[in-house]
Amino acid sequence: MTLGFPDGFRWGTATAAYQIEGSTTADGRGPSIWDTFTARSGLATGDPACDHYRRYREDIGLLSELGIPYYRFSVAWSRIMPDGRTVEPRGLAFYDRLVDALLENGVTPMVTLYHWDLPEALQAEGGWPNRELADLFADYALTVHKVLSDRVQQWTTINEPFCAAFIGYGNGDHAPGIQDEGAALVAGHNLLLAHGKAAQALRSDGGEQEVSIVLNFAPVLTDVDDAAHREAARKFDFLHNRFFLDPLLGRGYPPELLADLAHLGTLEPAIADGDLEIIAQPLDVLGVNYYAPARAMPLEDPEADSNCPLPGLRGMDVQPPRGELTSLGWEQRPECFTELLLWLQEHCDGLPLVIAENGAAFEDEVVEGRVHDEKRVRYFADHLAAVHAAIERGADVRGYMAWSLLDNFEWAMGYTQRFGLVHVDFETQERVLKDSALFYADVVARNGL
Ligand code: GCO
Repeated sequence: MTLGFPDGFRWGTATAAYQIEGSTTADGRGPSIWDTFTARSGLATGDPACDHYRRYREDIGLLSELGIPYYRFSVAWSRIMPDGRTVEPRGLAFYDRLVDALLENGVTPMVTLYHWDLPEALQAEGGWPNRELADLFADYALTVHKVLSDRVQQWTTINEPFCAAFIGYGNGDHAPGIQDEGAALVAGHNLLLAHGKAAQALRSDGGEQEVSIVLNFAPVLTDVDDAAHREAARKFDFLHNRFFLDPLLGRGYPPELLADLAHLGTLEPAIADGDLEIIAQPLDVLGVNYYAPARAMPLEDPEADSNCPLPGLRGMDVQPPRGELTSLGWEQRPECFTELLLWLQEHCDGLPLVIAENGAAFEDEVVEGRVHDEKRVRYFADHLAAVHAAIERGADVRGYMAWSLLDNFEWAMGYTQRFGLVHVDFETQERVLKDSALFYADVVARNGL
């Protein structure tokens, strides 16, 4: 039986600048926080990644060979404004060429303006806890819009502010590697403010466009269904799934969440008059990233810190995943994806949804020129069926972007985790289509599973 998707469903793949481009000093690019963080921590860096800055035509050729009509990529702020402020025309010219090449190959570009690679010069001014970055981000957004908006209609401001704020400034596992949860909360607020100001700037520049933000969601599971477990799940759910969503929807931060975080003392003072109105710019679509659920349990001591990215979310702990895991140790639960989409449909009052990322890392090997990645094929089949089920039950899902086109630089995990539909040999830069690429191309061609 075929599971058919709605007519006009947008099928695509997604990537992010720092994860694929390499050439981190080419054409005047300035350092980003990921260059400095990886160098300082002795981690693998984004050079050469997939050398996409030089091989983008070959990569776009793969999209056209596979017949995948949409491509979500991000623009590196540090190429456009190496110091966060001054425009570098050679950086803009790269994305100009990229967009032309996509269109020449029949691929529709979808631009994400921020996928975590803040210019280091702005981190030197305090990074996201510095509210001034919201205005600087809007200037940057407008600069890119002026060059690309004659050819690009789909604009995402920020990708996963949860990670940028809480993993970057909370537990410090990501760049800029700061452990200051009070500052992390302010960073989260300022990222929302930056989104709102950028959305205003994009719309002020005119043209037909869809403006979105991309959030990562994790449905929260518990082992036991009692009041204490429900409260632990509620805490994590509100931090992970509603800190960013509710203000975007014009509802402000949930009061329970403000109470959970009150002892940190920084969030409410950071909310200036008028901020919540700026943040609540109308969204044309919401970008949804889903990989895995989370598991929560209560801690006996209600004053005890948690092991979540923001330890000050007290009295709860995130539990290890279980069941079938990906190589990153993430739990595979397609049924949670269906429930998430149905919940979003209701919670967001029918706002159209686009899956901006979904995918899985496994240990892939090239054997005689082929990559038989059955586990990834199954992951995609199961998760696409889950999206289909949500659509059948009324969710207005307009598209699906597989993460990722290419094996790439997986942040703090370096090159150890392969998420691509296309295998990349990071020594030779050779690309090999995996079985999952062929599977996905077939789904796209049939608009069904
Ligand atoms: C994201 C991340 C991606 C990751 C992917 C797998 O947007 O979630 O930004 O860049 O590579 O999520 O961890």
